[in-house]
Amino acid sequence: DYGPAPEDASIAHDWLARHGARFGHFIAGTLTSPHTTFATINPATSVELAQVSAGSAADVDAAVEAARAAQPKWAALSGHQRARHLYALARHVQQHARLLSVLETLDNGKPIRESRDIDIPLVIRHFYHHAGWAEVLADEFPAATPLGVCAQVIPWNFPLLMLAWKVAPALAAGNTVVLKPAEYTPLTALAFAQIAHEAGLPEGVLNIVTGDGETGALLTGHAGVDKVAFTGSTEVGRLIRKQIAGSGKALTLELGGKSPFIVFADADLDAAVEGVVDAIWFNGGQVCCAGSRLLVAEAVAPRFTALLKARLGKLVTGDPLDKSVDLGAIVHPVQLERITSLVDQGVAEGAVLTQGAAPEGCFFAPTLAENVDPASILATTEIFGPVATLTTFRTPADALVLANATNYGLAASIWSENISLALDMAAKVKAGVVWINATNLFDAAAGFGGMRESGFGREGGREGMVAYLAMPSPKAGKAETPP
Ligand code: TXE
Repeated sequence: DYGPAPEDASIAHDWLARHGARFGHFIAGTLTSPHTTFATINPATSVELAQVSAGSAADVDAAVEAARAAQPKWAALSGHQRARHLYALARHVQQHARLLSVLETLDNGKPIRESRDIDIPLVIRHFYHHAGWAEVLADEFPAATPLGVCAQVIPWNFPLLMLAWKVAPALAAGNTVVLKPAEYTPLTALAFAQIAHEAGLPEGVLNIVTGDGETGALLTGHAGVDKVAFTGSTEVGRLIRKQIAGSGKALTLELGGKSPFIVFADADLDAAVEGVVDAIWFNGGQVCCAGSRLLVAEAVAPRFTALLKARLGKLVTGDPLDKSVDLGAIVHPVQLERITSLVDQGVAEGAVLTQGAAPEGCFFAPTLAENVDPASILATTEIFGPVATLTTFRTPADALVLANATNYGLAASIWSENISLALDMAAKVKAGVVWINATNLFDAAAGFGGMRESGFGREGGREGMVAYLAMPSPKAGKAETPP
């Protein structure tokens, strides 16, 4: 029971107070002393939550060194021993689920309902799943070896979940990690590191260095790193790819998207409307695989649009700690400004908006944009906010052309009662992940990732494990990094 709003946050505020609301990095099993700090704010209230440290070259060196020192011993553990550590991580996150959920909501602005019922449970699931992988790895991949030290840079939209996606497979495979959380949302990573320490994870196996893109670049470019895993903007993904080209480091990139959400004339329209709520208003649309382009069959477009607008009008945007809230705050004023500016440009290009209500401050109302040309800014740019565009189509062939009219290729959602049509479309749409009569479903056992400008490599499942292993080359019989 999360109780009334003012009480909700005390568990996290107490935790912050215990640290004097000032944090260093987590290196070799301890929190270092804070230095050259910057603020992390609660976007819903604009109140500063804590000061965290901007990682310097020396901090990154120390963290990579700690990870290097710990790696041989960690890799030498049996799969079963590593599995026990991962099970312990899952159990300890379960025990601290309430602290982590509230802290996530404070730092990110996402509704408590989401952090409590989606983010943190998925984090736990991810560690349990990868504990299973650690158990069977030697049987499944007898010739594989760990890559070594992994540099992991993650975004702010699912702070702890993105940490879990990256840390769990890396550790299961016998790698050690230096992770840099996003500068807007560093707190749950620091809390997690402490929880991991309490759970008995050997020192140096997981290190957290906080900071902005400068710290990120120091980490991804560090010579002591064997693998780089990044989730974030396509722009930064490109920079990292250039930065490490020729270094021999393994790389996976999970970047942006502009995913189509296709509603055929025979779809269950009520279910599809609920699907849109999940696709673009979940987490305020700050989701890399958000179904941001609604493509709707002309024959049902008027009925679908009316149902959708009625549903949009019922969504509540506001205090993320309030359990009845559907959309919380936007993560940071900079992101709010970005969304606002894109939507203003869209309106200048002729878009017609239907918007719900939102309070003053760092909030953006759920928005549906109609009269949007498929080549216009709103239909082509990743907005990363609660903004869906709606375009109609006549035939499945038209829908496919519209769906693929993007440089991205992360996800697609297809709604139809005709399974042959849906499967045919799923095979033709250019996306790493396709959902049929569903959207935004994530499972630790299923590979997630994109194609084209959405990046490459998979996280989760068997493919996600492979991304953290060095495989023997079939030709030379020599260990090499998977592509
Ligand atoms: O992302 P950045 P930003 C998209 C989304 C959003 C836009 C901008 O469209 O509106 O990107 O968000 C670190 N070397 N996505 O600016 O900059 C940075 O510190 C190494 C999609 O916040 O990509 C942070 O930890 N690291 C997305 C992380 O990269 C660097 C999620 C992501 O920040 C770096 C987030 C550098 N040169 C934004 N520069 C998704 N795919 O889910 C920055 N970083």
